[in-house]
Amino acid sequence: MKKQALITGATSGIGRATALRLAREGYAIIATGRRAERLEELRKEIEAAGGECRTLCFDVRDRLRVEEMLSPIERVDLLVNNAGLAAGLEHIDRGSTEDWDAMIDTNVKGLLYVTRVISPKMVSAGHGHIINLGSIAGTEAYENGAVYCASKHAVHALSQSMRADLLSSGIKVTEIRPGMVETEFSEVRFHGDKTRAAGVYRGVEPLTGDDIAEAIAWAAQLPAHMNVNDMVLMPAQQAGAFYTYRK
Ligand code: NDP
Ligand code: 8X3
Repeated sequence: MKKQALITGATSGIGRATALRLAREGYAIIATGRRAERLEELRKEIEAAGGECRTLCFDVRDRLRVEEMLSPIERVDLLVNNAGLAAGLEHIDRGSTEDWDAMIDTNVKGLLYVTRVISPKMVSAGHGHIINLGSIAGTEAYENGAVYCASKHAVHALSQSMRADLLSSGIKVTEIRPGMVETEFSEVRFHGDKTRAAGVYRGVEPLTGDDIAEAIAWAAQLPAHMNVNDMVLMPAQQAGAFYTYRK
C-alpha cells in the first residue's frame, strides 16, 4: 500500500511543489486548498505522471469544515501543515485587524484544527510524521511584521510542544523554517500588488518552492530513528531577516 501524504495549501508555491515532489517519491497525495480549479490542475498533473492524488477543497480557518473533510480519511503517514500567509506589512498602529485575523486564524488556528483531526489517527497507527511550515520569522521579529512574526513564533512553539507530546507515540515532528522563497507569498502579503511583490526579490536569487520541497522530501525519507527537528533554509544571499545582499 502506498504511503499517504496530506498537504495543506497545495494550490500554490511550496505546497504545490511539495505535492508534486512527494508524488514522485511514491506517496499517494491528498492535496488541499481553497481554489478548486488549482487543485484539479494539480490532480491531473500528478495523475498524468503516473501518481495518485485526491483533492479536498476547504478553508483551514473553518473548524467544522476541516473536521468534516478530514475525519473520514483513514490513514495519513505524512502531514505537511503548509497553508499560511502574510497579509499586510504595517506598523502596529496602522495594521488592519482583518489582516491580523487572517494570519492568526490560518497560520495558527488552521494548523491546529488540521493537526487535531490528523494526529489521533497517527497515534492510533503508532507512526506518522508532521512537517510544519514555520519561518525565519518564527525566531526573528522585524518592523512591520508583528502579527506575521507572532504567528510564526507560535508555529515554532507549537512544533516543539507537539514533538514532545507525540514522542511516545512514535510520531516525528519537523519544522521547516525558510527565509525568502519566491512564490505567491509576497503578492498575497501586498494584497495583489505584483510590482511591490517583485521588489522583495530584487537583486537576489531567492529559494523556490522546489527547493523547499527538496528539503521536505529529504526529511520525510530519513530512517525511523532519525528526525530533523528544525531546519532553517535561506538563499545564499540572505543571512537572516535583517541581512540580504542584493546584487
Ligand atoms: P503561497 O501564497 O504561494 O501559498 C500559500 C498556500 O496556502 C496556498 O496554496 C493557499 O491556497 C493556502 N492557503 C492560504 N490561506 C488558506 C486558508 N485559509 N485555507 C486553506 N489554504 C490556505 O505561499 P508559500 O507557498 O510561500 O507559503 C506556504 C507556507 O510557507 C506558508 O505557511 C508561509 O508562511 C510559509 N513561508 C513562506 C516563505 C516565503 O518566503 N514564501 C518563507 C517562510 C515561510 P488557497 O489560496 O487556494 O487556499
Ligand atoms: C516569510 C519570510 O522574512 O518574509 O516567512 O518573514 S519573511
